[in-house]
Amino acid sequence: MNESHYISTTDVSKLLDVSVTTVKRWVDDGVLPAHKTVGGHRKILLADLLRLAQLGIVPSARIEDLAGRLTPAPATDPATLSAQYLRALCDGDATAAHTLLQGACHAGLPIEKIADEVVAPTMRALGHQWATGAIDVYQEHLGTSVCLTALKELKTRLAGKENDGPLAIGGCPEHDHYRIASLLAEMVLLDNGWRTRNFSGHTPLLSFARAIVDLKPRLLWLSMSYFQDVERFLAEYRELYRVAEENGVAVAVGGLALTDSIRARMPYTFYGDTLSHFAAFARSLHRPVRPPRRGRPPLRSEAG
Ligand code: B12
Repeated sequence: MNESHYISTTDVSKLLDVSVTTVKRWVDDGVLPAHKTVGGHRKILLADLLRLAQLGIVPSARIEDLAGRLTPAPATDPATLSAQYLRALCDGDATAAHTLLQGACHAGLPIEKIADEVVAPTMRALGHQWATGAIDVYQEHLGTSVCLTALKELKTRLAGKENDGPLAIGGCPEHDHYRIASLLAEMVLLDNGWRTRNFSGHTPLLSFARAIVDLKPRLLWLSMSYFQDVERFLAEYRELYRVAEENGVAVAVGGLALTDSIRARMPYTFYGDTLSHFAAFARSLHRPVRPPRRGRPPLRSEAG
């Protein structure tokens, strides 16, 4: 039996000493990745099960004896995780990407650290492979969409918490089709108890201004990875900032395209090179009642 072996929910229930219903619930809750056969049966990759058991996410009853004969436990150090994540993106393997991020989260890595030290370096490497011709555009796009899928799954777990904190709105300006950095900024806020509205990419700045008047947020985040027309951007941005200030809204900016020279011509409340900076700023505005999750306790089976 090797790690690429798929086993049934019944086999899993025997291995973990829990009921089949529990296993099915974990699959439906997205905790245990599974593949559905044409007949609708859930099949679980043994490697995924082993990974989750070694991370203490699922009970490990009789699974340990398998460990020695299968793959080593996934890394929790960002550099190795980033290398594993890049392989998953290049292979177009959404399940592996999803499990790596989940594992990193459960191992206690804060979202901002996953963003700055796992996802950003991975995407830089992917971009470099495209820029140097080592991969084709379709491979970069595949890797990007696998990354987005895995992040969105992770976000569902963060968004599940009934956050009662202040409201933050955000996204990227017009002609900027980047999604990953802004999604990660949103996830940092969710992890710190904020409520969020993410307008995603290519949103006109004057539309953000209208949203400020309509939604009365405490914070606006803007992630900027591409400018089509810097002068037009700056003119509209200054109008947006005037509306934000008038309504007592803090404006946080960052992103690949925000060079020192452009930034020097912009008013803002906060600028950060990384999402770790952003997380610290967000916590200075709102201290979450429940501290950000660090190393979530293992899941309880029906019995326990
Ligand atoms: C994915 C990607 C795309 C995708 C985006 C898809 C999507 N749905 O997201 C698409 C296909 C749209 C794309 C298009 C283009 N791309 Co592109 N792209 C990339 C790539 C590979 C990854 C970017 C990414 O998402 N990184 C992950 C995030 C998390 O990292 P990050 O952006 O660095 O964010 C960090 C910080 O900046 C900061 N941060 C970011 N936002 C914020 C916000 C706040 C508030 C704060 C505090 C901090 C902060 O924290 C983050 C985490 O550490 C980069 C390579 C790279 N070096 O990153 C090239 C790259 C940026 N692209 C590049 C280019 C040239 C383009 C195009 C112009 C190509 C073309 N000719 O069409 C177009 C422009 C499209 C447009 N109009 O938007 C070049 C830019 C070169 C340059 N110096 O300007 C790069 C560097 C590739 C390369 N190596 O040459 N791209």
